[in-house]
Amino acid sequence: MDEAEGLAEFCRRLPKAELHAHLSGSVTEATIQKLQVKKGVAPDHAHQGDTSIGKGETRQLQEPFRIFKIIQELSDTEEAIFMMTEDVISEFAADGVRYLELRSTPRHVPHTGMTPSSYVESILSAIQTCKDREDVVVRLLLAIDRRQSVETAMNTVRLAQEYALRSHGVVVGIDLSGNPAVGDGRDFIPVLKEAQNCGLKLALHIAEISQQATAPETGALLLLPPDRVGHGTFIHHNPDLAAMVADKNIPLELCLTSNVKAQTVASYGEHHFQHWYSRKHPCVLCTDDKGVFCTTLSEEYRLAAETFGLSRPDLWDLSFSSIAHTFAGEDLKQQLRLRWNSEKNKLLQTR
Ligand code: 6MZ
Repeated sequence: MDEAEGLAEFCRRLPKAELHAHLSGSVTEATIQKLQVKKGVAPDHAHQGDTSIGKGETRQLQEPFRIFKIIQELSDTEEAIFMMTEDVISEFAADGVRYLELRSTPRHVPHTGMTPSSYVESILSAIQTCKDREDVVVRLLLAIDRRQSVETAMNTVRLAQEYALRSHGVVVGIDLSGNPAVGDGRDFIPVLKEAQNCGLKLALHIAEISQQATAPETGALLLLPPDRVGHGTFIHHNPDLAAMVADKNIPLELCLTSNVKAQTVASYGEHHFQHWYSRKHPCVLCTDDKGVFCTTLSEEYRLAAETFGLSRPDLWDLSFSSIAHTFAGEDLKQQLRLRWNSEKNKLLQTR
């Protein structure tokens, strides 16, 4: 095995926590084909590649949002949601992810009878099915899409509140995501405060595009404050915002390939991981949409090592420190630390 293969293998075997994974964006081509068969849509070979952005390709940020719509249209029944959740969990587990926080936007599809509740139940039922089969602990965040009305967002928070109890703690929080060029995040502040008041954790997409470095919503959302920030790509372009994030020590969910392929970051070397990591700010490497961006969490660790010169012990520390930023309870965090430590020596000794 040469040096490069050795690093890739190390990253695959490294126990990892994935904290920023959108369900629809995480499905791979193989699952999309199964969804097409279920729906009676012939897999269209002429359009293969339309649902992912391959190696070396970049597209504008609008493109992934077009792809999410295709995948969401293909997954409009409880059965489809169950199947894709199972597939995504198995794939993360096979990549060495030992703790996974999935996030997804509950949908109402009148023509199939799927409701936001049955959507959430289908995901929870797949998580339950995978519990004994896959070597990974899974938690769920319900997502608010910025395109939605405040009323729909409030219903999502109520659903999360209800299922946090009914799922015995599998549902842990709320995500704010969706096309960053659409809407004003400030509209959702009362809803997000309500979520905080009922004990739900908040992971919010903030400053994903350059306009948001100066948009009033960015400071307002940071003031909540969220428990974690997704992307935060342009936060360090604004010293006041950067100081807020640094002072409150808000962990950042960083997705290298997603940002480079969606052209919000010009190259891996220019990724804001470097800015925050060099200041010892809490950073967690994540995939965002592993299917759409054709990546894996181990590939993101490998890219971070290659681009920023991280050693194997650095990668270990980065993965181990991510446990502190999960939305798991203290007992589970402790179990995860034991699990990680049980693999440490063997992993760091192999070349
Ligand atoms: C913002 C994103 C995103 O909810 O159907 N989503 N939101 N920025 C991104 N960066 C590329 N990637 C995914 O998964 C798809 C939904 O996740 C959000 C969008 O709202 C998208 O519709 P679910 O499982």
